[in-house]
Amino acid sequence: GAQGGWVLTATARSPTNIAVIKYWGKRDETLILPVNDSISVTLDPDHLSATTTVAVSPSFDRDRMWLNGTEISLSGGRFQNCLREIRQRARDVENKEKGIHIRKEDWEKLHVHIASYNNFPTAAGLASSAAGFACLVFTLAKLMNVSEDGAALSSIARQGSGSACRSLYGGFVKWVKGEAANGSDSIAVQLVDESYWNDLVVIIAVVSSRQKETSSTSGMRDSVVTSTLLQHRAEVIVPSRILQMEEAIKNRNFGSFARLTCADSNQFHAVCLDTTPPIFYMNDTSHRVINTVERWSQFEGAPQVAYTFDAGPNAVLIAPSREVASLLLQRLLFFFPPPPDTKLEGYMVGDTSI
Ligand code: 2P0
Repeated sequence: GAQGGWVLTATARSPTNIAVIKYWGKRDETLILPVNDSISVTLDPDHLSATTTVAVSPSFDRDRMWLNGTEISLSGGRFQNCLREIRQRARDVENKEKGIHIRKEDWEKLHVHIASYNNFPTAAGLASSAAGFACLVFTLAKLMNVSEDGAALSSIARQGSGSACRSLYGGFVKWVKGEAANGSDSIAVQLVDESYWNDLVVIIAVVSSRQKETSSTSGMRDSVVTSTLLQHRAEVIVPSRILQMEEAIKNRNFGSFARLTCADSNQFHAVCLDTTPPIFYMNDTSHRVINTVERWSQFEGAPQVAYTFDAGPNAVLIAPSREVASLLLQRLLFFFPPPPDTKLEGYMVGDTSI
């Protein structure tokens, strides 16, 4: 029974993901249902991931959470929705070694303590909520012996943060917008696993580690209400791009992949500019990175690397191979030279670190 001084824990790690066809705009704010499908690539967990431990004990009197060692409030609707959805699916848990048997119905009365760490600075604006909510949902499900598959878990993670649903899988992942009003079919689907196109190298150029000024949640709300470009994008452009992107990934066609990725990033930022009041996520350095890549590709007569920018100025660059990634780094070092006293360990380039 759930008495005594025992503690049971589960730990898991989830990587972050970078969208190559962007999610921007919700049709339902509470359930977090998007206006269009999106496609992302899940990164290697060694570099950008969240690690979460969830503990349960009869001695805990309320649910609590710590992020990078600092306690944060769990009162937000998104945390509560994820916790509730997982708790509803909790099953019997037996740990013979510790002599613990938690019955299904005990989970309603038990409280959890959650400790989550990012292995990258949260302030850098690098999709920390995607890894965070994916990991929270996965770890809770593991602790509570939830039997739901990845698709069902992705639908729960989605209610924490839209982009989180795509982090439940590795490789290339599509978040299908779905049709159901209750969101049951708004799930993540793996297109290909992480080994399918493993020549790709992702380089993140941190242009600024300042927190973004407009949150994604409020930014996309404003875009849905005011941008006519968003409507056209969601209804016409994205459905066709999704098909082309799936084809490019299946064929490992880097030229097509890069053209679609860059065009979709630029259109997402055009939607931001088309929003009233306009939202500026990229800065002059971001624009210079785009120029550097575009000129290089133009000179070679074919896309050399893909670039994509999320709700902040940092550049995510995707190269087709280690060789091209190395050429890219040389170019970045040339165009964004480091100040004389910069240690190149970990690579810092001017105000651009990689
Ligand atoms: C994406 N972004 O597809 C897009 C591209 C940013 C730009 O998903 O309100 O943190 O929690 O669902 O998932 C960032 O938005 O927003 C995002 P919520 P989320 O990756």
